[in-house]
Amino acid sequence: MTSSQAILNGDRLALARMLTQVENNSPEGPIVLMELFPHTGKAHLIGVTGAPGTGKSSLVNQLALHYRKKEDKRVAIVAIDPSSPFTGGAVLGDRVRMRDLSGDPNVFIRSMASRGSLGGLAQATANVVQVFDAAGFDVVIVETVGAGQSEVDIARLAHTTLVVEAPGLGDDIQAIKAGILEIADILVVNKGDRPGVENTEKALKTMLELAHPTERVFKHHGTSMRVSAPKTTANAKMWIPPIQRTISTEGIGIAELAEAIARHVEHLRLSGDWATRERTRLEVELEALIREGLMTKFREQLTAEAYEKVLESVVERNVSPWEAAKGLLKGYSK
Ligand SMILES: Nc1nc2c(ncn2[C@@H]2O[C@H](COP(=O)(O)OP(=O)(O)OP(=O)(O)O)[C@@H](O)[C@H]2O)c(=O)[nH]1
Ligand SMILES: [Mg+2]
Repeated sequence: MTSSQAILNGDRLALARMLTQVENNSPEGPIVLMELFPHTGKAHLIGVTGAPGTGKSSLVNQLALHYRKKEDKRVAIVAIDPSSPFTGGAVLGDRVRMRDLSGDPNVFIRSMASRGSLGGLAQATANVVQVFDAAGFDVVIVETVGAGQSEVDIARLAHTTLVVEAPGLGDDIQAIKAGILEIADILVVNKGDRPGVENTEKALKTMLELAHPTERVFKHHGTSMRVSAPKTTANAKMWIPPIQRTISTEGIGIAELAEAIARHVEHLRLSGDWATRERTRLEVELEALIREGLMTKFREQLTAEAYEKVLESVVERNVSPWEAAKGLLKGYSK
């Protein structure tokens, strides 16, 4: 049996082997990915991002448990550069809960290092997600620390992006600094058992209202009238990110969060945004592959010394980067 067939049949060992290959950019990777691709496009991709230590892993853990126990969905988890539960830096309580997931054949957890993946982190993640999708996982959850741009980019490419906040991370909201609030489809205020949770929620609400006014003021015969913006119904074009309070360590608010996620999926389907996001994700991937391919080809036709020489003349201000690039590309196209 080919490895792609084994993966489609639910062979965990073949799946694990394939994940390692696509992550390491091995030559077999693209062949199997090509065979698997027609079987993708069914999974719901959920991105989970937020500042370090806000409880993302704990939340993902709880969400996965919910999908297993209450909705009988198959769940794959991709944790990028995790520092806790999934790699074992967990406190005891987390490990105990992880056991609920680890024996389950319908759960697959994969950790990825954000450094050292050859084709770039975004590409490696896209590949891993595709393999899970083809393997029939209904939900693929990708956890990234919302710290670097590439991590934020990865989260953004999900169908549904959760941005996790927690009280007590400082006076200002972490998301504002990282600029990740605008990518949130759902805002999660985790650690709801901690003091200051109301303040965090209030601050987020204010920010959301600036971004999505819920009331509009119209001048009507000189008097201003307040008109409420349309409520977010499932088929409305506009989606206002809800704020969900959770306590991950106790599983509180998880069912409600899952409901909000389901509402978002419904919204994506009815508004046509599901298809738009799919298209964007695939386009980003296609462009990245083209860029990578062209760059490789280009470097193959040019010796390192020749390239160094051109770079040197740019550094010495003899040639502008613009002229240098033009010259190099001209030689290349011949
Ligand atoms: N009090 C309280 N603690 C929580 C809650 N959720 C998570 N924690 C704790 O917060 C710590 C960090 O949780 P993680 O789930 O590892 O957070 P994370 O965001 O995945 O962390 P990184 O991946 O390192 O960025 C752990 O000690 C958790 O037990 C919560 O709702 N309440
Ligand atoms: Mg984590």
